[in-house]
Amino acid sequence: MRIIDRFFLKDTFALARIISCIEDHCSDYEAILSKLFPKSGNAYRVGITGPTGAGKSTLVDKLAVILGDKNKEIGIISIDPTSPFSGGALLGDRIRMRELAKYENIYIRSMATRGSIGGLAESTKDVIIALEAYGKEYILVETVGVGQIEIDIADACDTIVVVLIPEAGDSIQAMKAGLIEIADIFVINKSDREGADRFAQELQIILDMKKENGWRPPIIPTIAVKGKGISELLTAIEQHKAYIKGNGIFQNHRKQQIKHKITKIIEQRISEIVYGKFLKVIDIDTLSVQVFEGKTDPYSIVDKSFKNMPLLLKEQAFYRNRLQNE
Ligand SMILES: Nc1nc2c(ncn2[C@@H]2O[C@H](COP(=O)(O)OP(=O)(O)OP(=O)(O)O)[C@@H](O)[C@H]2O)c(=O)[nH]1
Ligand SMILES: [Mg+2]
Repeated sequence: MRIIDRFFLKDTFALARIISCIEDHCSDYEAILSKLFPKSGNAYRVGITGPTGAGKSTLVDKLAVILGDKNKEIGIISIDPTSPFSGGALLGDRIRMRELAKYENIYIRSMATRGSIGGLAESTKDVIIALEAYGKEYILVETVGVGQIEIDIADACDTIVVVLIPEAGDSIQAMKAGLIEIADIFVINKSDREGADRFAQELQIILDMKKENGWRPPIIPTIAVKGKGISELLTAIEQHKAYIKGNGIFQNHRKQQIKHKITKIIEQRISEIVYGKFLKVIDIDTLSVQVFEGKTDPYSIVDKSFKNMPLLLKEQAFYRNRLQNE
């Protein structure tokens, strides 16, 4: 039986194989994704992000257990952009998998950079599609760290939970990293530690200054290791879900993502053609040496070879005009 047929029969092994295929860009990954897309879009996606060691994994596990006990279908994606390992090879995640193993309805997958960091956000979005098509109802995406890549990945989610801890300066760090902007819900985890109340007050002041209309991110204290505050967090997620579904934000955001995906595919197809044409007329290796030796510059090289492709040049001018007039 074909792997895709087994996937639709809810074979976990086929799910794992298809995710690996997406991550590795195996030869038929696009064909597979085009079969998965029509069946996707039905899960609720929650991004959990924040600084290293804040307790994100612990929170995700506790959330998954509550939802798992309600017989919901859960997918967990755990992303570590700094690690070269993936496919569940991370030690911590192996241990977690054992703990969650008794839940047949919870599937957990680690992802990491395989070579380049650039493709990770796109791969994650494709893996979300796979989990949705498989029939997951909740997808929890944990990202480690506070960089741009986390923000890109979080953008694929419907509700973003930013997890902070009551350590001095954490709120300031979060602000710098842009986490305040993307948060739909704040969790102050490790509230068993000193300073949690003060930290919550600081955060309130920051939110007051922002004076946003509409949704105001709630601040939820949790002690993840003890399972405290988890059901409150789930309630906040459900409230945010109801809010964005009620006013169309959810629908628009999803459409926006589809648009982004189509644009990416167009860019990819075009660059295959144009890049191919360029490679026929220029020898990048030789020219790089010339730039290195100070004989020319990268712009002149590309523009000069463009002049040798009059048809392409004409088309570029035509579409540039048209897009400007639109
Ligand atoms: N005191 C205290 N410790 C906690 C709490 N929640 C998690 N921890 C501990 O904090 C450590 C880090 O927890 P993780 O859940 O792995 O944190 P993380 O944010 O997923 O970490 P990375 O994925 O490495 O960024 C572990 O030793 C947890 O046991 C809490 O509420 N209170
Ligand atoms: Mg973690």
